Amino acid sequence: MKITKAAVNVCSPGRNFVTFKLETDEGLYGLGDGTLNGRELAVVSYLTEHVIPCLIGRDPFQTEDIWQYLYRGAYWRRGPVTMSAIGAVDMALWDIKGKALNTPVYNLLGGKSRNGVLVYAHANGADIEETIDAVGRKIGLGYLAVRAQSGIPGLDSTYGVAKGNKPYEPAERGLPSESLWSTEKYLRSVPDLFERLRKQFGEDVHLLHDCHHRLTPIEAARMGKELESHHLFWMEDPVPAELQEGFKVIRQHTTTPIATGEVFNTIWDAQELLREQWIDYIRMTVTHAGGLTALKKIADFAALFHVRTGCHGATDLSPVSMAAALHFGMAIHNFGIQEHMPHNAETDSVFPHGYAFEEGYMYPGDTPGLGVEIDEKLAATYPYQRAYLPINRKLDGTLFDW
Ligand code: KDG
Ligand code: MG
Repeated sequence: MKITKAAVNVCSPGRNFVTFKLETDEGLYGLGDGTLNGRELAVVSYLTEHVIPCLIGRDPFQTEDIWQYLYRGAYWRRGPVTMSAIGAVDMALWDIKGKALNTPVYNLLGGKSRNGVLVYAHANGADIEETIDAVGRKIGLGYLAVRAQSGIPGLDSTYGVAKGNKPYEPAERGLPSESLWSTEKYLRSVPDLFERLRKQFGEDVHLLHDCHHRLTPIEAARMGKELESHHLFWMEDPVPAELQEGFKVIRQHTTTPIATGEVFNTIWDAQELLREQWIDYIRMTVTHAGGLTALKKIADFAALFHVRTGCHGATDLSPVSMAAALHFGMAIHNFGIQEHMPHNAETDSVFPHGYAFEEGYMYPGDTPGLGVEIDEKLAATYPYQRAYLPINRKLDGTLFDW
């Protein structure tokens, strides 16, 4: 079998998605997700100008060799644009492989290791009362694990908390908006939230929280300690992760489990964190980590250090990426949990898929390949629209971390 054609589709059914399509001389095609929130067109250009011309004529079964060709062969390695482009190609190749062998992708990754993929939902509210209600609604829908984010008293807006009645969406159309931040106010409010949540819902539900890289190691250590009695499933992205040793300080002070990695692109971003056992969950996605070929190796390395997966699954990853994450989560042994933010109805109709949610778990379905399609005609009715994550500033105007 040979690759005969490749193309990139950009559409915006509520938010932007970059979808890569590979076609073969045997009439099979594969899809991959290359969406990089706020930098979508950089990936489109990388794929169109530099990757597609090198793929034509290659054997799509050679997932390992093509991965190495794109990673090593470019000389310029790593980085989110490069790795999202490689991720999109790799996903499409595994989709073709599954279709050619008439089997779902999870069977190519080791087969089913479990009955279903445990997922966590998002719940957020303007204040603690609203957040408690939102968590209750997610539990009512059948979720066994819920991430809770609340507005912070004294701050007008908080990332991760929706404005008005709109659902929370991790990007807004137009140029970046700005939100204000106070670490002191944040640190005071989070323990109260989880104390109330445990009182209301008991110990059975898994509760998670995302700090969005906004603390220093010692501040994160304080928060982890104060949350210990509320038994969080994890505290996510406590500090910016460029300095991997920062996690050592947190680890020395608290037993609250730590998750990080949604902005990582290769094993090299995480190797010290894993080797030193400073984290409990690694959050890289199939898209941003360079595809299933790379993520499988990262998970296997993490397993040596008792680290489980908790892949990023926000709405800025398309249903193609979600499907790949579910095949992956079904197959690997050290799976932990998968993030699940349901897409809007427009996105679901552009990307018809076989995966489904039931009673706290998701299932990739048994369609050969990844089990996702793209309706290209419908996609064309939703052209790209510039959109970005907001910028975060401290109360005195200093540009701050995410
Ligand atoms: O593109 C970035 C968003 O997906 C991210 O901010 C959402 O932190 C996030 C999460 O955990 O889903
Ligand atoms: Mg996050």
